[in-house]
Amino acid sequence: MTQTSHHDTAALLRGEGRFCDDIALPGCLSVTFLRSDSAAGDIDTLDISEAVDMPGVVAVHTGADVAHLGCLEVNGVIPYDSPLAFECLAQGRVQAVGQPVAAVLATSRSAGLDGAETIWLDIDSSDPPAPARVATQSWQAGDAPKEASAPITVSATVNHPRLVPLSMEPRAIAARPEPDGGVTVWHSTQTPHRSRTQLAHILGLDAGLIRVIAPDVGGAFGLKASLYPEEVFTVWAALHHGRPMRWSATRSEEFLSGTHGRGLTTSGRLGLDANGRFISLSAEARAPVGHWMPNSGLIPAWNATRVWPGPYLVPAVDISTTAYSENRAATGIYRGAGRPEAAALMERLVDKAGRATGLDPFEIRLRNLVPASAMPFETPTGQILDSGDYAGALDALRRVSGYDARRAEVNARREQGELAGLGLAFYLEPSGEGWETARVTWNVDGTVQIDSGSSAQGQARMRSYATIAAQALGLPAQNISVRYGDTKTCPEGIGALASRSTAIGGSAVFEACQILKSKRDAGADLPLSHDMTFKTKGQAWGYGCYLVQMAVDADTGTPTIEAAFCVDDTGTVIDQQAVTDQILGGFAQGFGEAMMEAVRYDTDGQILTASLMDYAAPRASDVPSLSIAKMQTPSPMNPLGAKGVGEAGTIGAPPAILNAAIDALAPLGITDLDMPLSPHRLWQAIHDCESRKAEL
Ligand code: SMO
Repeated sequence: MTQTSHHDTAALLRGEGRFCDDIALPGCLSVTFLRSDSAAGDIDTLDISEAVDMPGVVAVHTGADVAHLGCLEVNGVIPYDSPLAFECLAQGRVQAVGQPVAAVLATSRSAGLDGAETIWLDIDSSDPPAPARVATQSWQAGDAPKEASAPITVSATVNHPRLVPLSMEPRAIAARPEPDGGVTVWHSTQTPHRSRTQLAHILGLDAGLIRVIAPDVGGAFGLKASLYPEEVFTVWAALHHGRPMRWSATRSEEFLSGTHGRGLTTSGRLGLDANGRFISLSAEARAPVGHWMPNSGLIPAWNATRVWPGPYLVPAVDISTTAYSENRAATGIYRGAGRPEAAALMERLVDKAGRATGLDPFEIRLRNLVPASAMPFETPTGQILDSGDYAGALDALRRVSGYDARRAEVNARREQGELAGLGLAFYLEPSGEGWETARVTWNVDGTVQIDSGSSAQGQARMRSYATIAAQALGLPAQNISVRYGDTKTCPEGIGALASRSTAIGGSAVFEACQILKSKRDAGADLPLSHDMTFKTKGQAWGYGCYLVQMAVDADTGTPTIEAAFCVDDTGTVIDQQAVTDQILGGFAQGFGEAMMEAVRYDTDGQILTASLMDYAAPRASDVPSLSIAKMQTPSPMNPLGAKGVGEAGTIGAPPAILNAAIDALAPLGITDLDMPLSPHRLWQAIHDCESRKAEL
């Protein structure tokens, strides 16, 4: 195989994709992991003697065999005290249920499973240690917030359950040793170059000897932006044994040892004056990182807090974040990666501020949003909001949702004893950090080849990059083909994450095309090629708002979303269909977060939700329809004017849904609810209110 070809979105939908597990590798062994069934303890016995003699088993490895391997590098967006251990196989003690302890290499997956079943593992279980601080950061601005001196103070706490990213294709990797001592790796990843660089670092191999290919990738949502212990082990085993090696996670392994999202607890106090103008914000986040850290393990703790106070003017802030380890699966970025947590706390506080001052949810926000005339605007945490008309978005939402009529309808239904409510939320989606690359080659026959340093997991990247190039070069889009996801053929790049690819990767394509076009116009002959690295001056801040109407059945607690609207400003739109699809997909996942999803552990650190039988995820038929209205304020941060949109729905929808549920139950005196808003939880809240009333 000399180059990677990916399938477009229609082919993926038809089932024509070619994923990591589809790569045929003659002589390939299957890796099966034996995992810890305790959250903490020393390994007393690890007896592999029976396993090595099982039919089909070629080798069995334990921690000692990989003790010499290096550590994964962690992005230090928050300075961390000391790195957590990165162990491909547990080194003498275990730190979480699901941690790989031993690995069986076998000629088939079933032989590997049979082999793993014969390993005798005895762990001297101990109580997990208390959570320990890993990293912390804080921001202060203005006079130290003295809520006590503010005429009105509201406070809120939001508990975000851990979530499972649930890509349709679980994690997967395959590795084939090459005659030159190197290795070719097929990896279901968002970040092929990062995988190559980190593999080189951990294995102590020259990066030039490692080729990482991301074939079609069946979803990722942040899950696949780092290397995992199992993946590093698989590549090491291929090199150690000199044979192709493969590991493909089962769905249960995704629950056990894939990175979880969210899990943060945020709390804050907002001070305001009698006119509803915000004076001060004190807020903190506590973010679990689990028992090891993936590359982006600190991003949620950082994003959740640096985005505060969100789109609002708050002169004085005292904001802090703490990441802490615990004896559970690692957490990582998951669609939104801290931004949903930032929006959820602010929007709960702002809703409460509206109730405290008697101001309508739209009015309290309009009084405090950063005005368009103040853009670009530096926030108290030093973020530069690049552009936007926040009040304009809110006005548009009020109009397209028919808010005033809905409010009247909800009030009338309340008179009839129904539980119904409206929830509003505003959100920011900072996106497009850093740099990305593109190589554009204009061939003699008029076709154009784009090789991107970015990657894709079904986001219609080929279509949007071809659209950008076609416009820049004045050629039909069908002349243009796009490749990505191969460290050998593509220029060094970052990958597809953090809503960056159109704004940053697309800008690299655009600027390379501009240079080719000017050369061509000046008379240069084909073929022409140009390598471009685009580096942004700053982030592009997408934003928008959601309005949700919810009814709650008083007898059963069942919530029904009766209507949902959003206004989204993702800057200049390159591909309308792709933008719509991103918003809808994010909304579905945001809906799942708000209404259904939660990873549960018991007090012993046992995961209680390790399959889709126990973890409720929305089906297509559960997800309500969403009306989308667009605004387009071009970002000055890149030549396309584009902003990210991949995470919009997961950021904006949950707080609107939460606010709608609380509004529906407000007549009962309910002021706070935790997600997910399961019927049981709502029924319990209603029931508790009724019992309290009965006692009075
Ligand atoms: S959480 Mo995203 O895939 O960077």
